[in-house]
Amino acid sequence: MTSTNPTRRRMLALVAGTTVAGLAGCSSSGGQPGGGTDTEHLEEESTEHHGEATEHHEEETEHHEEETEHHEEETEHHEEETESGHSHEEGGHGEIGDPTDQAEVTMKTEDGEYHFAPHVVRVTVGGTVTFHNESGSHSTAAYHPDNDRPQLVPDGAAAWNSGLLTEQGATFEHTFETEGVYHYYCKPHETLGMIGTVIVGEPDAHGQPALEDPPEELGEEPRHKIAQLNERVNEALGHTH
Ligand SMILES: [Cu+2]
Repeated sequence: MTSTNPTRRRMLALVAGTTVAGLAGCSSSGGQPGGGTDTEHLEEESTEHHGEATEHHEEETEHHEEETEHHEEETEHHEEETESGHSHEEGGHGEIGDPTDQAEVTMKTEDGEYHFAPHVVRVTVGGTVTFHNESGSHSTAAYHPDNDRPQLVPDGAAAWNSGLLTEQGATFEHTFETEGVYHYYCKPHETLGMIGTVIVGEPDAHGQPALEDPPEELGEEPRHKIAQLNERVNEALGHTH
């Protein structure tokens, strides 16, 4: 325990040493075979680094615990909602309940991750979704040709695009007049998988552009995310192949 300081000092010395060695290595392409001493240094260094990494992990774990508490609170929330919206679902394996007139989606940056929460909401035809910026800067925009994206909303449905919401507490609303399944994305974080879904009404899963194989042009992470969302949507709509 008391060895913290000496260790740190030794590491700094080692790091400084390797930097010099590294630079030398870069400039002399044909030359000197670095020597055995450098290799030893490197080995020692990487071991100590591992030790540091472990400490890091512990910190992260604490973080996660905090998050878990958070999640529990959210779960309680959901239960209340489910009770009031008494549904005819059998399994109860979905926080996606029956359509409601209004739904709220939170946009947040948390531990370097970007989310719409919940990922899937469901409203009635004519229902409204309010997007609420909790942390970070986000946008919400329909997968629609008007937004230069493939159409992953029902045929004839209106597009929306909030533009970037930078202020905490900023909101954006959209009213859904066309029954069906809508995928939408956050412009700055789309490629990181910040994508969500709105189910409107009681659509037939067949004939929903959103539920087809996600287009190649979207890239790997968005396609992966959309496939995951579609699994949940199909489940909520009782659609199994
Ligand atoms: Cu975002």
